[in-house]
Amino acid sequence: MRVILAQPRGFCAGVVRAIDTVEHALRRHGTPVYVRHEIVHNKHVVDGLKAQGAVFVEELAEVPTDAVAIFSAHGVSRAVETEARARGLRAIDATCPLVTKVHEQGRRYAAKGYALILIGHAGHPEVTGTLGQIPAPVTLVQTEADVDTLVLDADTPLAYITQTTLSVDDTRGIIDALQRRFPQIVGPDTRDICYATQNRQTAVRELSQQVDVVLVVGAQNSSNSQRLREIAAQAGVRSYLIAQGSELKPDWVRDAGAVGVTAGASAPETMVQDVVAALRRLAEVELLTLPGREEHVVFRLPAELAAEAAAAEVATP
Ligand code: 2E4
Ligand code: SF4
Repeated sequence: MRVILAQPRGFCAGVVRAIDTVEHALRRHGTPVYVRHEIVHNKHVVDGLKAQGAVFVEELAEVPTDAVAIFSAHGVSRAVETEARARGLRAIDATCPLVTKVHEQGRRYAAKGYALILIGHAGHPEVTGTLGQIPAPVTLVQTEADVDTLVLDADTPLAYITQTTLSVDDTRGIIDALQRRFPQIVGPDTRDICYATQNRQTAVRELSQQVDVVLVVGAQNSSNSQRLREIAAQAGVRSYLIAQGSELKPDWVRDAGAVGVTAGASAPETMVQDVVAALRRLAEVELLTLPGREEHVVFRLPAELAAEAAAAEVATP
């Protein structure tokens, strides 16, 4: 069996930064530090940080006064930031800078008097956070069909922003539909969708040309991982989203000459290797990695920790 790994796959710069943030906070403040929501949508990452002393909660009400509270990579609403201040919590914001950029874009449009549309998935924590970061009404659009049903004031200028982990192709379709209905609408190009989302989607599309089945390593609640699975399916190959090797069903790969493997932005490489190991238990494996775009993006730690990190670097010979 040929097993072909997509490139790039797995951790993006925002995820590396978010995990580093929790680890630095643990070193600096000692245990426990509290993390609001899964720092990224992956049980293995969360369990690893729990073992180091992080405590995961869904709401700040569960965090004791004076404690350190870290916001997850997906971002939070203004109400959550305000609650943290009011409760006297020591907040550290691990929101990915590319999510924060969307918040800022939205606030800029709102300040200029635009009515806003957010293209994204209802109920996802990034969407909840972004909706709550903009001090103006924002209408959520999830599909092209939603565009037809929009009821908006014709005299108010209109702008859109997007969730960071959407399918680039689906988003293009929604933006086209918005532009057809509201020719004056303004907003970022799909090229502004997060670099990691774009690169992983391009890579899984290429991978899908060369394999019979695609395994996406990632969690069910990981939006970007779900999109990778969908893109492989749209390319005409069977595709499965699995968290680890033990979830692999032999039937999925029984007649496959070539199996493609990729990973969502929140999935550790150890889990990719765990899936490869599970494949090796079923067949003799020839392992290849596709050439792909190299990524060199690195984000600085949140300001609340960056000074300490810089001092540590100077101190290290
Ligand atoms: C924040 C933004 O958003 P998604 O469900 O894909 O998050 P996940 O935690 O799986 O991936 C990291 C991430 C966080 C991606 N974009
Ligand atoms: Fe940030 Fe993009 Fe990674 Fe999301 S996928 S955490 S927006 S770099």
